[in-house]
Amino acid sequence: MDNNNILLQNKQACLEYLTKLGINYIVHHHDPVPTINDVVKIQMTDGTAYVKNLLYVDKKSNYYLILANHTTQVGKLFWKTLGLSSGNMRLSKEEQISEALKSSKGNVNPFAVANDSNNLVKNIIIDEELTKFKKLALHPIENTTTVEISLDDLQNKFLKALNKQYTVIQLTDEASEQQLEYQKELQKDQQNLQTLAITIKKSDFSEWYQQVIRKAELIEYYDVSGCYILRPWAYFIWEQIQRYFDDLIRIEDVENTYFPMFLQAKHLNKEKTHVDGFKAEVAWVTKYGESDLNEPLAIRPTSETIMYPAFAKWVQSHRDLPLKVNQWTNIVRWEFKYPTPFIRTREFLWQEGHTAHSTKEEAVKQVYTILDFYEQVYGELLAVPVIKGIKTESEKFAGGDFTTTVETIIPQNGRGLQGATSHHLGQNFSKMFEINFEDDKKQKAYAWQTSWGLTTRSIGAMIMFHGDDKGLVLPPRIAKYQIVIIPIIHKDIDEKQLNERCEQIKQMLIKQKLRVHLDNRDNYSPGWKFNKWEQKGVPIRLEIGPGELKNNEVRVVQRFDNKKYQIKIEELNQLNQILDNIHNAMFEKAKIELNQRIKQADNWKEFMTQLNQRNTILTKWCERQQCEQQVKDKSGMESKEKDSEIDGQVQLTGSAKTLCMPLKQDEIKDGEKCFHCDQQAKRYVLWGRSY
Ligand code: 87F
Repeated sequence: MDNNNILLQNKQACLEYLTKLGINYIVHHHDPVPTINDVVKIQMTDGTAYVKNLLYVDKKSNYYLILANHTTQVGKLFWKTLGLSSGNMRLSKEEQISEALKSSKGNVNPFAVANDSNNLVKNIIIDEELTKFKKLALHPIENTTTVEISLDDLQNKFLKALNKQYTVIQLTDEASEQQLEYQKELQKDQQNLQTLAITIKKSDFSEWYQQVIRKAELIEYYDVSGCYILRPWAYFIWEQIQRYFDDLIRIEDVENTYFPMFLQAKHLNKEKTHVDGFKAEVAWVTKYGESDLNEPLAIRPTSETIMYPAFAKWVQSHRDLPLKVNQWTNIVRWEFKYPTPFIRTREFLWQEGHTAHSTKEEAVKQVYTILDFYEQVYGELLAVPVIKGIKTESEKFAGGDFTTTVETIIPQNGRGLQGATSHHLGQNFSKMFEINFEDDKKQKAYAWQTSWGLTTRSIGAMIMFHGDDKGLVLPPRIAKYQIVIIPIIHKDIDEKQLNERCEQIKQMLIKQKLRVHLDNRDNYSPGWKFNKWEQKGVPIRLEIGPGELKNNEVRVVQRFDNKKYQIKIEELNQLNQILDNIHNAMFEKAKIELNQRIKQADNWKEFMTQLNQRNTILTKWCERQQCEQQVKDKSGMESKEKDSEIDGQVQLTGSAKTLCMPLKQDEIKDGEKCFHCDQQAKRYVLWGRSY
């Protein structure tokens, strides 16, 4: 780096320069905030936009700096409006950021264009959304400081002084003028879907996932970003999860209920610590018809503050406890991270359970019982292995005392995925909401509470674990059709007789309580049907052709391992057992794949090596929050993950965070050190990049 070319070396220089240009700013100093997700946690003045800064580069090394509102989903089509091709654009790498801006990843900002002495940044693209805000939150060169300045000052004082060009433009595809073109593409896509097999291998993971969920007819796209249609094939899976989990919690005397989805602002704000980090995600209803509501209503992002005022009324004496309720609902959280169907969506389905107890011991026991149920849902239904653990202080639900979790690891990319959480809330909420009772000694006491949730994300984990190059592979217990019967019509076969046989077999299987479908459509070939039901992941296909008809047999083809064999009609009662075997084999295979993604490390070098090989890492740890934060920051900076951009969106940061401290773990002895800071280790913790 040639320092002579740097005009704005650091934040001091930058702030001085702003003052020199007569620009007013409000300044905030803080810890490094390398990603937009970190930035939004810093409190700004009302009416200030959090700006994400993206540096793109084309094949001819022209650079484009995009300043977008943090909630804007930056699409692709706006490049066309600029006369450019999105296919040529790549998010710039570390070296390129250094070349153009003399800056680094996590430190891209418009002030750094002052250092672009070779005039590499050809254009600055400003999100039209930003014109709606009073001020913009931007880093003056370094991400340990944020200034709030007006867009007008940025354009007409700062960029003007540097003689830099900029364009203000709509960055979202939905609103762009090319909407029609996009629609056409979608239509073409739709036609492809109907005719072609899966064209992408699982090794091309995120593309593969997008294709599988559509070809398996789980998901249809919808024109509100982050929201998806769950088609019957997917909704059936959710119903199976509901049935299974409902049966489990019924034994625990949990009762199903329904609470309203709207909540008043004053209730949402009541429990500050719990809601502060989440505020930006709350969606509001502000109008009815043409009129404004007097008081806007929040749409439930979770129901603590909706339920607990009622709990306070219902709990009077120790005889009213335990109180245990659950509800199956939708939830809205207006996330701005890139959405992924099932995994991260703005509206999702879940169950949320809330209990209140007279003793701490009872509440703690409840937390772990539910955690075991979650493990069972994943293992017994979805054949997905999970790791039970406790969240660290910084990752726990801030409103509670401790958070337990079931975590899984997606084998393809080694990313951690939180499967469900069960919280011990202590007395935090009961004190806030006056949920108290007279104990058996006539003393007033606050209830001990728990809450726990499992979402449709679990379906995403299942798809990712079991799917293969041919499409979805369903574990038998959640498959809408466990068995599909396909007649193989042949020129010298009596079609009527074949059909009768198929129907007869179908009835036999229904009697065994199997979910079976006979695909006797005559406008599709057997080959087409094989392909179709393979894509949809049906665990077993029964083929019945001339040979089978004659020999009173069926041909069995197992989806998950493609095993093929004949069985006699009188042996069809084995199918239940065969399906169980398939479940077990899928689960065992998944366990091996998960375990291969867990590595140990004793020092930083080993840690980063494992992380960059897409593994999670189990380490000895001191349990200090400061150490945790340092690992997060450092691993982000040193990350070499190439997979972190999708559609030009920085999908995930490359930094590793703690997934959980596994419940099952070896004892740590005196003198054993934290892998990172060399202080006395307390427990093992699992680190990883995560969804
Ligand atoms: C988003 C907006 C507002 C998560 C939010 O995990 C509030 C929240 O409280 C919020 N996102 N959370 C934490 C939810 C905690 C807890 N609630 C019951 C669960 C399980 C079910």
